[in-house]
This record gives sequence, structure tokens and C-alpha cells, in this order.
Amino acid sequence: MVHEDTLTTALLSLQTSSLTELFCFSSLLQLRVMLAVLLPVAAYQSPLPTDCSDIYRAGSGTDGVYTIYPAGPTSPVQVYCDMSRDDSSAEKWTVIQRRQDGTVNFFMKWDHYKTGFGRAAGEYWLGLETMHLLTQAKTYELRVDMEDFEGQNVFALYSSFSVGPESEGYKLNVGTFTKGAAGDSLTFHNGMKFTTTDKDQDTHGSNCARLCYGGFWYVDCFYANPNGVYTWGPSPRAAGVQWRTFKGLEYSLKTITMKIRPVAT
Ligand SMILES: [Ca+2]
Repeated sequence: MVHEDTLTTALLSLQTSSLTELFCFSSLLQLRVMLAVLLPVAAYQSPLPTDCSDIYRAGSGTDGVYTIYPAGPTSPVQVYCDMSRDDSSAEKWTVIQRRQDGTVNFFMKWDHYKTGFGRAAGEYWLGLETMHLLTQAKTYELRVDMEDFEGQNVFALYSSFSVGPESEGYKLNVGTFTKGAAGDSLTFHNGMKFTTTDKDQDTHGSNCARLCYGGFWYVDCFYANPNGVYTWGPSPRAAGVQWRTFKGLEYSLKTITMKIRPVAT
């Protein structure tokens, strides 16, 4: 703790000075002033935010990039918070994946999908380890927002979302599809481990990440491929940024965002 260190240093310097000056009145006064200043700061430190809901509750109501600490003070993670001010819910959305302009390469290997890549202000993947830590601590719901190049906006809402530990292949656990005109392209992937070009955990004879140019909880291979190649609309069959129940398998979306928020209790 920084405050304890400062306090120790202060006390040591006081001890040193008291040796030379004896324990005089001014040292006592200094000590009392320091304790009065340092102790309340240490006592009233609020816990670090683990997600965007915590940040919102701490008083930040604007959409944007914030730092969260799902694994404690030594592991800050930058994230985009969608505070949805038009939404009356006290819980707010933490973006875990976003595509919007093709500026970030999503054809990445296991280590990248594990730790995350891209920038929270633009396109990014939060990282499987962070997703696991987040969803272990609270129960989250998932919303997937997407848009085509003709200006059509739709979404898909799921009652729960969590990612298992690495020892279980970062398995996807997704709850019931509740609503949304995008249709349900994710239930198909429920219970699957994550697959990348260098780690095949799908049920296909080959590697779906290589076949579909992405990384995902592939089966044999997919209904949803949000991490596929950004191809500005028309795409080779099963290789673009796709959501089958919305635009089929030959259309790559303009935007897609996966975001989670704690289930209101
Ligand atoms: Ca395979």
C-alpha cells in the first residue's frame, strides 16, 4: 500500500529526527497532522471497478473508454463502456468485442485471443481470460448489436453469458435467446471450446478458424462468425463477419458488438 509506505517513511524520519532533537513538541504535532491526513484516505478508498456497472455507480455516466480491474489492482484492462443513458437499468454494458471499420486484424492466434487485442476506443477483443474472470464474479446477460451496410440495426439478447476457465478451453456458456430481430445464431455454439488457427478445439475434421478466417467457439463450423474477415458487405461463403439468422453466410456485416451487463437482481 502506497499510504502505508508513506506513513512508514514519515515515522522513520520522525524517529531519526527525535534522536537528534529528542521527542519535541513539533515532532508530535507533525505526527498528528500526518495521521489525520493519511488515515482517512486509506480508510475510505473505494474498491476498484470490475466492470462498467461499477464505473457507472461510481459516478461516470458517459459512454467511452475506462479502466476496469477484473483480476485486481495489478491487472488494469481498458474497456469501452456503453452507459445506455436512455435505458432505465442501473446496470450498464461492458463491451467485450467490437467490429466497425476493419482496422484491426482479427485473424489471430490463441495467445492473442487469450489476452485480448485491438484498442478499446475502436475495434477490439477483450480477451478470453478477462471474460472468464468477469463472468465468474457476477451473472451477466449478453447483447449482440449489429448493422448491415444498408443501415439496418438489429440485436440478439441472451439471458446469460459466461466463459469457463482456460483448463476447460474457455468454454462458452450462453443462456436462452430472449429477443431480437437478428435471430438466434449463438445457441448453436453453446458449450463449445474456443478455437484459433493454432488451437483446434472444434468438432470439424479440419480447423474451423483456418476455414473461416477467425477465432470463435466453433462447432463444425458456425452460425455466428463475429471475428471473421472484414470484407465490406459481400463475402466469400462462411468467411466474413457473419450472423447467419440476420444476413446469411455470404454477407459480411458493417458492425457487430458483443456486450455484457450484470443481471439486475
Ligand atoms: Ca477440428
